[in-house]
Amino acid sequence: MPFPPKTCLYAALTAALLFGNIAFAQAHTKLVTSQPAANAQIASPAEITLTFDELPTPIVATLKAVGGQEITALGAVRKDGAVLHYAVTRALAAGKYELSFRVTSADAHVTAGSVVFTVVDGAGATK
Ligand SMILES: [Cu+2]
Repeated sequence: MPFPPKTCLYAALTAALLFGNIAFAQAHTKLVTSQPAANAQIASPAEITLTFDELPTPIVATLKAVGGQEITALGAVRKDGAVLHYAVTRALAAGKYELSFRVTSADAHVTAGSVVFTVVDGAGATK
């Protein structure tokens, strides 16, 4: 007895899930650069930008003090092509921070990562 069409669809989806990571390893979006750059030492930033190699759809981003709690300082994300701009809504105290992000690629794969940077009092202050 042939499989009902839905079973075939599920089988195909399962195969895609099992092998998709290999088949599309080079196809999903990657973080190319960020501002602040990874491991940068900077003054409190007005925004954090993430530049990807393909158009990303933002899912979530969180800012944490490294070894500490989430910090509510990220404003709405603004998408400009492959660049995501996260407004930083208040000054960050000196310390080490980690921005964690999750985005969806055009091929529907999820890319997650993080950028660690350090805010230094007075570093690079302009104005
Ligand atoms: Cu992909």
